Amino acid sequence: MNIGIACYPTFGGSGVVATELAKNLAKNGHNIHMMSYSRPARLDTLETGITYHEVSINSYPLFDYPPYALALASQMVNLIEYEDLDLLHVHYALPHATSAYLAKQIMCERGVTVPIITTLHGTDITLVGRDPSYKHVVEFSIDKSDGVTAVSEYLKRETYENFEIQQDIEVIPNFIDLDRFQKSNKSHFKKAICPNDEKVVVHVSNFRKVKRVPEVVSVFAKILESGIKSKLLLVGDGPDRQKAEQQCRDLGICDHVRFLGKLDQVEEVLSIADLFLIPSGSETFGLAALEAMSCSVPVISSNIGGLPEVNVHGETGYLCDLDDVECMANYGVKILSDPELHERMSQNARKHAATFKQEEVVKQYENFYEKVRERMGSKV
Ligand code: GMT
Repeated sequence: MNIGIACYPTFGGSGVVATELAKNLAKNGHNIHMMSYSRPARLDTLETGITYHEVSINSYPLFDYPPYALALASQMVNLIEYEDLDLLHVHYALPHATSAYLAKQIMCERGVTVPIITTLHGTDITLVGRDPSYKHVVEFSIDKSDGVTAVSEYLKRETYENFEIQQDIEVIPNFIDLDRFQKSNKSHFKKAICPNDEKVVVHVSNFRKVKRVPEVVSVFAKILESGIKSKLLLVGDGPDRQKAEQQCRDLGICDHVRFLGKLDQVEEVLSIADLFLIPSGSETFGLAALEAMSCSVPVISSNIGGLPEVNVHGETGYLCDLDDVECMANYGVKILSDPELHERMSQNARKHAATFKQEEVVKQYENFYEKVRERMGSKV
């Protein structure tokens, strides 16, 4: 099939899922055309079977806010027409589902029907999408998609609770490359970071408020206080970085904390991790937790959103109530000070991650594509 994929290009979340899906679909013989306003972070320059089409947004003195959604719709029309797309799959409803709807209507006028699939990821439903300034359009565009998927049961429920959507929503979870994300020997790196064989606690995110990075620092400070020799590695960057840095200074723990910035090879850091922290205030799935688990790292997370579908309490790690720093620190100490428990949870984490194996989930997407196309009566 010729498949158009639109996504945000940024680190983490929907852009990663869309890009990894594109790579897998290309591997399975499909021709993929990706669209975004800049190259998606995980998309290499030369990727067989994938063509990247940058959406150019021409500025004009009248535009304080250049209309990206329209530029994207135009690009979609171009690709449907010139690349003969069989299907458009958009990730994150806002504004991608709306652009796709517009492109589809334009092409209908020209006698071409292209199915549109929208994958809901996160704040397109739980936050921005339901903001009154966008809600009507988001609701309409999701409902007008020919197929809708959500990355967790939680997100499906949230969508039905907050939008008037008649469409069936199919849950297709996020997925993991078990070969790439597995513990590998990084003893040089471990020695450099932990000269005294300290335990390694890791957090990976885009440091937005919702990720609760200051809480990660507070939990870690308590683990240190308990006497466990440990280091905290913070991967990523974003709005709360300075706050977290200041907090480390205030707590006097800077020597134990490393800010590593944005990294492509997260699995290298996860390979030396003993514990992963993700205390998010909102998370529809928690791809970062799944990546850690795939590298055999037990996870301590909040119990909100889709996180309980990924991290299984008492098996792959522990879940605590939102903002319960004490609970997270206590569980952290428990895991790090009991080698047997740690080993058991590491193995369980890897085993559970395997249930999100990318080959299987990509097959679910392919089956869904077929189902939608059959329903629409187009060629299979
Ligand atoms: O919605 C966001 O805040 C960003 C979003 C994205 O689409 O980049 O992240 C969401 O999608 C990820 C991939 O499906 C999920 O793993 C994250 O849990 C989810 N983030 C939130 O719900 C905050």
